[in-house]
Amino acid sequence: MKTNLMYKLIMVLYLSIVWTVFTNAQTFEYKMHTNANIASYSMPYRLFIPSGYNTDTSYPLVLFLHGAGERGTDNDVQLTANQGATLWAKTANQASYPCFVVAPQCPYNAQWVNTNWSLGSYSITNIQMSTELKMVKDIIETLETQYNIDASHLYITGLSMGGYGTWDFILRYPSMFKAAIPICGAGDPSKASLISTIPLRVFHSSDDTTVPVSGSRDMVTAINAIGTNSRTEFYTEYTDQGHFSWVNAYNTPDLVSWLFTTNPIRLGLTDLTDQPGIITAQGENQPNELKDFAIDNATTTKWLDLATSNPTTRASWIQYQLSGNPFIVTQYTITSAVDFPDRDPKSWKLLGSNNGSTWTTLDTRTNELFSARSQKNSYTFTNSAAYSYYRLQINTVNDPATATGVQLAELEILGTPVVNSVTVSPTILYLEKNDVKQLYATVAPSNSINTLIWSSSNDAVATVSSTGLVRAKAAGTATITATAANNNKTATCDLTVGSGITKYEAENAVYGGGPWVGNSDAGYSGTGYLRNFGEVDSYVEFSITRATTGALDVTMHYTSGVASSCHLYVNGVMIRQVTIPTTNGWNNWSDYAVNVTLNAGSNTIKFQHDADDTGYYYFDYLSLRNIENSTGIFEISNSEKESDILLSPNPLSTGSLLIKLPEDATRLSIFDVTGKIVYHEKVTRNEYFIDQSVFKSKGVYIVNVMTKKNIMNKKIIVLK
Ligand SMILES: [Ca+2]
Ligand SMILES: [Ca+2]
Ligand SMILES: [Ca+2]
Repeated sequence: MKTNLMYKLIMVLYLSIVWTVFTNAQTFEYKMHTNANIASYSMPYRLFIPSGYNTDTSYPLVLFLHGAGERGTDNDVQLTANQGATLWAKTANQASYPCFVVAPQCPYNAQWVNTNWSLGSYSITNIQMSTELKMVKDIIETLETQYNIDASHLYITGLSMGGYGTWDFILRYPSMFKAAIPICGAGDPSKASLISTIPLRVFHSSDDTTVPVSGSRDMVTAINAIGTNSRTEFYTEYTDQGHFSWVNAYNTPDLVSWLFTTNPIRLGLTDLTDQPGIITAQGENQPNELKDFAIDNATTTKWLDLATSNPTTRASWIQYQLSGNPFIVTQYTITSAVDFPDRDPKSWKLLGSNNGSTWTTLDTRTNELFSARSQKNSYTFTNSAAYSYYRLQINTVNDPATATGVQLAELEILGTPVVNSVTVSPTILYLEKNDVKQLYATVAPSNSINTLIWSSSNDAVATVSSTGLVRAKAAGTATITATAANNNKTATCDLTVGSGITKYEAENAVYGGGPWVGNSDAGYSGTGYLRNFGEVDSYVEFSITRATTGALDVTMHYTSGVASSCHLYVNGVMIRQVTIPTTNGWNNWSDYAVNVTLNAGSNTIKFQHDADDTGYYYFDYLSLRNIENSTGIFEISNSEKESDILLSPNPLSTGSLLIKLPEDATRLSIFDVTGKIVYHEKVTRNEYFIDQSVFKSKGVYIVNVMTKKNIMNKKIIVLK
């Protein structure tokens, strides 16, 4: 009976926790992001995970950047001040468009973009991407490795300071986001061509006295000036919303459906005769009816060739040679001159060439008629080949019996430039097995057709998705290539995939202050190990080169007869004191893992016995392992109990809370006494430092740990 009651109590506790987790899954989780290589602080953010999240389904993600008033560390106000983040998470909208929503919080003393927001447009070349936006980018890329997020469907919106952040982000990473909604912000109009194909909805109010309306107008004008842009109206300018245009903007009825269904802008065709090049013709009538007047964009001026060598047809030709990139032409227009209808072209061919001597017929017309003066007729045809030379070969004029020559007012030759170059970032990448990494590619010029095809030279080593997401499969090397669909220009990233663990033998590292190489204790790796590590100032320093910046588990392989400690220095900076347990015997080699972040390039990891350290030990080797997506790192332990969770210090007054978890832990959550989740994490390592700011007020909190076969709770008392 007693057992039964105990069972019921346990089940009530279990179910209440599961229920709490379940109901809170409808809300935004509290998260913190740390990357010491980018920022010295942790960035709070809120994460909405779509309900019924299924790892077999790939989900879009919406990023919201708040305004200046929501800065801070409470990790709440960026959600509660307006709808910028919550709109996308509403049940009705999630029903149609399930997605992740991320709402990071900028520190009080910082800005998403380091420019004076009362001044409007700025230059992205004059200021660097802010630390804060770099952190946001790192958050998204980290989430992409933790959840099944569709990297080709990332969306960004922001208001005021976050409107600046939205423009800044898409200008610096034009291929990262599929669509953007910048509200009452400003950007760099001189770089508008970089984002000419990104679908946009832009909002501002003309009476905004905080961020001038010129900020949005400048960007909209610059974007509209690119080519003959096929964008539909994408700018909403209110007149009476002051600096609060986001209220109406986020209530725009079609905004949600637009965001999730919009497609990249197809740029209109460009008249290549307006690009740098050379005009030539069979002849011209000097001084006032020159070949140049066929492409001066004025219908009142004309080119006239008397074509005296062909008096029965007045046959002639006019040609344009592009100086720059070849164009793929699918359309042209001819505008008749202001006078003499008998001189209008009647039958002709449009020819293309890449050397000016071998010509391909692209389009043929016979018996065409211009029924009025200054009439523009348009001709379209199918073509996918690029040429640098285009020639209008006129075979006969409208009435060769009376015409004294051939003339036209304007010739437009319309197409898109081929891709000049493709850029992939990064160009060198080092991953460990099972890592996932997003590559970015852009094409130049930006108004070319930028369809890119991604491929891997070795799918057994790494695969790449249609959007550049690389998944490392096995140790080896592979070349990841982005190829422009319209002319096979390519760019590559050289990828090396490690086996998952890289070993650095201590005996091969730099050491001093006491240790020497020993080989008498069996079971070591390599050619020996460092003995008698424990004199003050004794140290071993490993030099480690990394291709990419990232967090790693660095594991000491050691043996010790007593509990010992040392200090860990990374790149000359003391990270923390490391306490390692006794291995109960000198031949019992064991591992102790510490999480550190290393830079791309050269790094040093130094273990040093400082004056306040104790014990001594032998150091065999250091191993490095990427943390993200590691598999098989945690074994199921045989016995699990609450005491397997270590909370230190407890009570907590200042600094961070260290949580050590059982090896098979899968989820770490912290609840307040009302059951509200204040912290939630999918476990990827067995030590977590939780910043005390996670705890909103003093009191008792429950640290809830799910393992592969149990749920455990432990109390933490917070005094602050
Ligand atoms: Ca023109
Ligand atoms: Ca003209
Ligand atoms: Ca060794």
